[in-house]
Amino acid sequence: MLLRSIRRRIALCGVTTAVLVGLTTAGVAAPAAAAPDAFRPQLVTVDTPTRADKQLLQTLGLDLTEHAGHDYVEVVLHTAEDAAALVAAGLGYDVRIPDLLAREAENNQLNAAYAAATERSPLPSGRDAYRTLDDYNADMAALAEEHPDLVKLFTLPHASLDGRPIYGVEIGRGVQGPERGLPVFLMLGVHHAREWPSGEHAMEFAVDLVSNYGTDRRITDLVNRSRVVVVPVVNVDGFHMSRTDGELVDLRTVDEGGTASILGTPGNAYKRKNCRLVDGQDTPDGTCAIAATSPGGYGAGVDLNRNYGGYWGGPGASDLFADPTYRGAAPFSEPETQNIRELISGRQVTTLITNHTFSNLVLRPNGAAPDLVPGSEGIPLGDPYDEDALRELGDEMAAQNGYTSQHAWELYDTTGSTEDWSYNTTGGFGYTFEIGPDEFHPPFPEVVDEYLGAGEYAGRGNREAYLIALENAVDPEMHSVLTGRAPAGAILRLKKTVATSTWDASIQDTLDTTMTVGPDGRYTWHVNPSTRPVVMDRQVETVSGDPVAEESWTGTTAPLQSTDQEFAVTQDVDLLEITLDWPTPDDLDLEVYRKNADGSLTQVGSSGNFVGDKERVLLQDPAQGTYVLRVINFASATPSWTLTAALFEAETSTVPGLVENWTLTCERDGRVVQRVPVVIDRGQQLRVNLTACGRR
Ligand code: 0X9
Ligand code: ZN
Repeated sequence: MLLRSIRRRIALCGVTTAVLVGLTTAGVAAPAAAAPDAFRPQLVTVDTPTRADKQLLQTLGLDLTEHAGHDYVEVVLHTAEDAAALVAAGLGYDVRIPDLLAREAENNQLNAAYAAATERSPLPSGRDAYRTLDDYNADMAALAEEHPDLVKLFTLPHASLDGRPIYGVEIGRGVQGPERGLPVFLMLGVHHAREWPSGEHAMEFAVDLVSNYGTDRRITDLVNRSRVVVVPVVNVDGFHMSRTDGELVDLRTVDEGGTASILGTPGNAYKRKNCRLVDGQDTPDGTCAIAATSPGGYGAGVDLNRNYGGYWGGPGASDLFADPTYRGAAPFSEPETQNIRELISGRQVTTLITNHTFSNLVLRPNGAAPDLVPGSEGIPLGDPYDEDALRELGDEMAAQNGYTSQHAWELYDTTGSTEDWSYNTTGGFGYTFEIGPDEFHPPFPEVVDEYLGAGEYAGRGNREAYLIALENAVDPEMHSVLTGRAPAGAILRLKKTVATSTWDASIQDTLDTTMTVGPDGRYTWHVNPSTRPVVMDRQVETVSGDPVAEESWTGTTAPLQSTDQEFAVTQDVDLLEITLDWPTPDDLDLEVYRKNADGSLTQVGSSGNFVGDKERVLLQDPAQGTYVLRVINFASATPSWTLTAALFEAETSTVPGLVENWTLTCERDGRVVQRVPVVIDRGQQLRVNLTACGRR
């Protein structure tokens, strides 16, 4: 579990090129040329052959994308200073999209052409263009108005910083009536402003369920057995800026019949964060767009996907306001994350998907690597308690859309993300989808293809992946079920107050959900397990005592050279630890290879710490055979070093688990009549008759 998986570089622009060929752009205005000396935002591929490079890159405060692999990370350069920072750090890069604003204009043309040529797209809504925020709100309102038995429009408790209401829809049979204990499936989009397809897919899924209800048996059955809650745009302020600033302003009238058009305030098309301008201070309503024009439109704001409470403040999130991954002043400091926290705390969300773009990934918890130790817990994060089930579902979803299914941490560490909190605090399964191969908001036909599936995935795509997630949400094997008798019309409440670990401390969370007993005096309540996964008993591997074998070497390696040292493992052990130490503040890196029968080498580990820190590689259960330990000198001096390989037996210790209970109360006429502690595991059904609640 200490090894990071190596991902192949995805063929660039495959989908986009196909789209370009299939469209005519005749009649669409061309964008005006940029001032020749102005820096235009670029998407670049930064070479990061070692872990040291990745760590160095993370210190530069640049706008890193999720599109990263073993030896590269894609980065948005917003300013000339961003580019200079890469050069100064000595990191090489290739430019992939040289002018994102020109690309924005090109996409706008493609989108206009597609819309002009398309009567009705094959999407459930038939839409042929990206929605604006007004479109989302109108579509949700219309869906609820046209299907009152099936759809309820609701407003989230907190308006955005810029004063906008945030809406969602709840879908289910008899949705206007009282809650009857059905499992909740939650679908979220647009935490990050520029990631437009993430809202489109959430919204299309809502339309899909509603329009197929009553005709498609599978969908009808799923909607009857669940409540599906969709919040397509969590970050309404950011999205509105990105979506409108990316629009072309048509100048043909002032251009005397010419073809000129420009991008209106283009920098914000690639905004990521919310509209926080000063920590602790609300923005005067309606002023964010004027005030937040920071370099590239991304400098201001809090990264909402670092602001949730789960391990908040840990690795992969910044404490600097101007950084793209700024975590905010405190866990849940932002109204947008408070909304989702309150939504999830008030319902039994058994499965959720939070959509993002891009990189074709299905990511499961945890967000940070398993060997990291949060100060709040003092033991390694390890794998989630439900790893097998989480992986199985993630793999099954990824098989529908051709995405890669993996732990979120396998590309880079994150803390304070949506599922870092929701899974660990509620036990409900949570996934991040990174939609699309290569752009934050690609030409619209790609949104269609990703939703419905294309090529070998035709007829599946994210639509099928979401349906599988919904099936998981209603599957009683995957959550817990309480049943029993209780007075008709009584309110049942399940409540629990827990301490959620942030990285260094904890915050208090109260989960408080209700249902109303039906007229037959029986209830069935689909709920999350009473004990949180984070406090279940778990096995932690720690190395204790002296090595069972150890060998050391010393040497010197000239600048830009490397030295290889062979080491044989001749017994079965739990751990091989290789350390590299040297006295001068140089930057030495360590790579470890396994020597194959034919003499070729397969890399099995690497370590590249900050300048001056010593290097360490750990291999769990190393296979017997010959290893090549490679010392690489990146710096200018010629340091002498000491290399040590040591074999250890690990001690597996069990961290004793806690048992947590729900408090189940039965209320009549606003008075609590009966109170019972309930302990229930995943996959369990428990009968709790609340007969005392019926007595006068
Ligand atoms: O960095 C992020 O927030 C997500 N990538 S994005 O390019 N859309 O910004 C990935 C988050 C993955 N980590 C967790 N879900 N924990
Ligand atoms: Zn995102």
